[in-house]
Amino acid sequence: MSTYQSIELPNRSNYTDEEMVSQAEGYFEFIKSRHSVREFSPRSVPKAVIESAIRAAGTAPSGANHQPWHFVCISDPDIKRRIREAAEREERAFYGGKAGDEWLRDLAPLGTDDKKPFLETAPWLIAIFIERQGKDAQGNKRKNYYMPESVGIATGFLINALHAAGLATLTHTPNPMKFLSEILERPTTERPYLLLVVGHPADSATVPSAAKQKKTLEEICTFREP
Ligand code: IYR
Repeated sequence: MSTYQSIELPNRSNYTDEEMVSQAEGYFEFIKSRHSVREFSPRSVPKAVIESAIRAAGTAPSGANHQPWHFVCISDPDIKRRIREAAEREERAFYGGKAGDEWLRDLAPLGTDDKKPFLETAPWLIAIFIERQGKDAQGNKRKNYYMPESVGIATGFLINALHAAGLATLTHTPNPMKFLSEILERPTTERPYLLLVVGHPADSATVPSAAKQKKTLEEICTFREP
């Protein structure tokens, strides 16, 4: 049984090879200028920016196009405070020994610790959830596929969209993150995936020099050509 119905490809680029190379280089320069930031300015960010960035994330490819994601965008100071308190509780246990010596040694060059004031300072937190079980148009249960892959790609689109808008982000992963489902009153069919901190960097913001040491093309890539 085929239910496939097609429409003509809606967009097509007409770049020459030279233009393509230049576009690819330009994009690399742009994305290279993204840095994870841990000190945020309290300067507000219009909701419209967040809405457009989420729309961009929602265009990501996903298993069977089921779009197994949900984004909770938080600017309410009371909810941000509750998230900070819960995250710092988990982080105290993590940095207090739960992480183990190797993990803590690996994190040392990033200068992270159990204090997460940015969870209150930044104007927006975006809690990203994986929809483990979806619903069809009639509200019946339906299976989702490749959920972490799909939500990971959508999160990449989101970070990219926010960077294009001139904003800084931090992918924050308190572990465990169950408190996000509770504070944000999400259904048990959803699992918290990541907390994205969004805003302008503080005037005093720094980044760890270690974070700028990216692997080279040769290290991350192999070509197999004729
Ligand atoms: N969740 C902790 C620890 C942490 C873990 C990794 I892997 C990082 O790249 C950075 C931090 C925290 O947010 O501090």
